[in-house]
Amino acid sequence: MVATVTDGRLTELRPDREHPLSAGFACPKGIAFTDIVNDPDRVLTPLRRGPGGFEPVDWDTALDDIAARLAAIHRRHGSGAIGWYFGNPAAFSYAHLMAVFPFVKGLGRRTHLFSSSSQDTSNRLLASQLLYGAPLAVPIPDLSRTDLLVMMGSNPVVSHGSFLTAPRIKDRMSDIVRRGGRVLVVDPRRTETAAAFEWQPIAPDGDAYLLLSLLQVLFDEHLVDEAAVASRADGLDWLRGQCAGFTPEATAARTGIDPPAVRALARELAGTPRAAVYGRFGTCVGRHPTLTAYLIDVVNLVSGHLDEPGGSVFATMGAPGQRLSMALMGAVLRRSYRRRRSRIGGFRQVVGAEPAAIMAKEIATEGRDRIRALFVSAGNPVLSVPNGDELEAALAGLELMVGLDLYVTETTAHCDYLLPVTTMYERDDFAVVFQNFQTTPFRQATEAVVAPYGQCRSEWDIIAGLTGRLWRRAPVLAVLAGARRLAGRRWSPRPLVNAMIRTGQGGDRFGLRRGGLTFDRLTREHPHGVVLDDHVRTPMLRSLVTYRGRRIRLEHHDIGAEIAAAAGHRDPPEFPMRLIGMRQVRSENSWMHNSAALMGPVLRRGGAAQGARMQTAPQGALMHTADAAELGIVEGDAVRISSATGSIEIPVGLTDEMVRGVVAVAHGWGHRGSGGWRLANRLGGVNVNRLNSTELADIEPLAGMSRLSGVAVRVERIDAGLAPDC
Ligand SMILES: Nc1nc2c(c(=O)[nH]1)N[C@H]1C(S)=C(S)[C@@H](COP(=O)(O)OP(=O)(O)OC[C@H]3O[C@@H](n4cnc5c(=O)[nH]c(N)nc54)[C@H](O)[C@@H]3O)O[C@H]1N2
Ligand SMILES: Nc1nc2c(c(=O)[nH]1)N[C@H]1C(S)=C(S)[C@@H](COP(=O)(O)OP(=O)(O)OC[C@H]3O[C@@H](n4cnc5c(=O)[nH]c(N)nc54)[C@H](O)[C@@H]3O)O[C@H]1N2
Ligand SMILES: [Mo]
Repeated sequence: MVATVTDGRLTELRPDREHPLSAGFACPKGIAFTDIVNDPDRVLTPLRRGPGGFEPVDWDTALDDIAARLAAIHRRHGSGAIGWYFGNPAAFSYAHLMAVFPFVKGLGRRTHLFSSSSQDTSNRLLASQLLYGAPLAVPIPDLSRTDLLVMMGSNPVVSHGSFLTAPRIKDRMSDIVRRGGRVLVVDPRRTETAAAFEWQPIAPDGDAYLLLSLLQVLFDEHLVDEAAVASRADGLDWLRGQCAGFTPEATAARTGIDPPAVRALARELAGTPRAAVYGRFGTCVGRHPTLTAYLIDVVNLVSGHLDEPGGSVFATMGAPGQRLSMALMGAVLRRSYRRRRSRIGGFRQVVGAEPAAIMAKEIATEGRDRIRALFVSAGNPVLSVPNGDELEAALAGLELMVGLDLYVTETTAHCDYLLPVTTMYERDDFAVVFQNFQTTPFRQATEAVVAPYGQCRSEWDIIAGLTGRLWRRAPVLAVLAGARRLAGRRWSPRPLVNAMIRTGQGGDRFGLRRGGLTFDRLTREHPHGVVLDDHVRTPMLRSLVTYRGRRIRLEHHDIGAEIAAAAGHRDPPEFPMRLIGMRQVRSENSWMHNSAALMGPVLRRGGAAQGARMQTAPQGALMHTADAAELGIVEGDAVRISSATGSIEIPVGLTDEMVRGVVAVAHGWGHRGSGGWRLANRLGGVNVNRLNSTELADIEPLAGMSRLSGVAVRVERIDAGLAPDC
C-alpha cells in the first residue's frame, strides 16, 4: 500500500502500482484500513475496569498492578494458573509472536498457550510434523508453473489465499487456464472461485474419502512410480493397505461424487507432469482435518508431484542454516507433542499450543493448573472459538484478565485491563511467517509510517515492560530482563529478523554478497519490495525433513486410527443438514465491521449473502432453493438454525449453486462489545460459533482442531419473522 500521511496522521491508503507482484491491486479491506487506524472507537490509552466500567489509567499504574497481581497468582498457584490466547493478527507481526512465546513459556513449564491456529491450521502443521518431522514445512502449489491445480476447501477469489501468498491470485490461477491447464475447485458451494474456474461439488467432510479413493485408484491402476516414491519415503506398503478398501464406489455416499469422476481425476493427476493438490481452511475444520492434510501431501507424493516444479513445493527463506534450524525446531516441537498433554481432555500440544476449544474448561474447572489469569492479544475468541457463551461465562470467573487490542470487543470487554496497541502502520514489519508461503520468492520490509497514536505501544514493548517487572518470578524472564537492560532502547527482535534476511536468499550474507539485502536496505532502497526469483526452488525437501536419512514417514498409528474412525462414522438423524462457513469480501474475521468504508456499501446494497430481500442484513444464511422449498422457506425468511450445542436466528438467502443439504453462514458477527465499536454493534448479526461445540468428543483428537465445518444442524422457518428488515 502507499500511505499518505498528513500532520502525523494516516489519511489515505492506495494500492501500489509499482509493486512488482500486486501491480496496483488491493482488496477493499487494505484500502479501508485508514478507518481502523483513525477509528474514533479505537482504544488509545490503557483502560482499567472500575466500578462504572473502563476508566483510563497511565501505563506504569497498569503494568505495575498487572505484574503484581500476576506475580501473586504465580507464587500462589504456579505457572499453570496463567494462560495466553493470541489471535490471527499476531501472525502478521514478527515482534508480537517473538514476544509472546518466550514470555509465556518463560513463565514456567505449566503455562497454557492457545491461539487461533486450532481454529485454522494446527492440523496442517501436525501433518507436516508427522510426514517430515518438521511442522513448519508446509507445501504450497507452484502456481506459476502448474498445469492442473486441484483446490480443496479454499476460496481465494474472496480470501486471497491463506498459507499461500500470491498477490493477484485470481490472475495467477487464470494464467493456468490460459496456458491450457485446469483449475478444479472442490467445494460444497459454487464459490466465487469455483464460479471463475471449474467446480467439483463435494459433500462437507468428504475430502478424506475422496483422497483415500484417489490413492486407491492410483495404486490399483498402477499409476504410482513405486520405486521413485520408495526412494524418498518409508511406509508405502502400509499406505497401500490403508486405502485398499476405499474404492470410489465405497466412498461415493460420503463424497457425493460419481466414481468415474474420481477415477478420471486420479488418472489426470498421474498423467499430468505438472499438477498440484492444495487444501486449506475448508479441509482444516471438518471431522478429520489432520488426516485430510496428510492425505493431500500423500496424493501429491504418490502421483509424483511433491517437491517437483509445477507441483506442491516448499518455499523457504533459503538460509544456509536451514537444515539445522528445522532439525532443532522439529525436535523441540515433536517432543512437546509427545510429552505434553492438556489437563482437560489430554490433548497434545501442536506447535507449543493447546486447543482453544478447551480454554473455557481450563478456566472453569477446579484443580491444579486451573487458569486464573488470562491474556488475550489480537484475538476475539468469544466470536472465533466454538461456544462463545461458555467462554464468556468462564471469563467472568478469572482473577485477572488482560487484553492487548485496538478495540473493546466481545472478548476484551471482560478484561480487568485493556492495553492499547499499535496498528501495522505504527510499527516496522517483515512478514516472517509468510515467507514460506510465497509462490514467487519476494522480500519486502516496512518502517512505521506514523508514530503510535495516543499512548499505544507495540506488543513487544508491553511484554518487555511486564518482563522487567516480573523477572524475579522465573529464570528465563530474568535473562530476558537482563538482556533488555544491556540493550537499552535498542532492545528489539529486529536484529534477529535482519539476520534472517541477511542470511537468506538475496541477503548480503553479512557483507559477503555486495549489495545483498538487509532489513534497512529493503526499507530504504526497495520500498516496493524485491522479487528474488521467478519460481520457488526445487527440490527442497531433503533439507527440510528431519527424520533419519531425510526420509518421509508415511506410517503412523494415529493416522491409521483416524482412517479406521472415518470408515465408521454416522451423523445424527435429528440434525439432517450440514453447516459450512462463507468468508465475505468486506469482513476480516470479526474485526473490520466498524469501518464505514467497508460496511457502508454492504448496508446500502444488501446482504453479503445473495438474496434480494436481505437488504439490511450484513450477514445471512445461504441454502439450496430445493431444501428451502421442502421446509416452506422463501428468500428473506428468518430461520432458526439449531445444532446439539445451540441455535441462532438469521435471515436466509437462496441459491441453486450449492450441494443439497448444506447451509452456509459467515462467521465473525454478533457484535456487542459493550461500549466498543459503535457501527459494528449496530450492525448486529449473530455468532455462528454458538452452533459449534467444545465437547471433548467434538474436538479432533490429533491436532485439537475445533470443528467449524460440516456440523450437523436443523433449519426451521420462524413464523414470527425476523427478516427481511431485521
Ligand atoms: N465459525 C467459524 N469460526 C472461525 C472461522 C470460520 O471461518 N468460521 N475462522 C477461524 C480463523 S481461520 C481464524 S484465523 C480465527 C480468527 O480468530 P481471532 O484471531 O480470535 O479473531 P479475529 O476476529 O481475527 O480478531 C482479531 C482481534 O485482533 C485485534 N487486532 C487487529 N490488529 C491487531 C494488532 O496488530 N495487535 C493486536 N494486539 N490486536 C490486533 C482486532 O481488533 C480483533 O479484536 O477465527 C476462526 N473462527
Ligand atoms: N475477505 C476475507 N478474506 C480473508 C479472511 C476474511 O475473514 N475475509 N480471513 C483470512 C483468514 S484468517 C483465513 S484462514 C483465510 C482462509 O482462506 P481460505 O483457505 O481460502 O478459506 P475460505 O475462504 O474460508 O474458504 C473455505 C472454503 O471451504 C469450503 N468448505 C467448507 N467445508 C468444506 C469441506 O468439508 N470440504 C471442502 N472441500 N470444502 C469445504 C467452503 O465452502 C469455503 O468455500 O482467509 C483469509 N482472508
Ligand atoms: Mo485464519
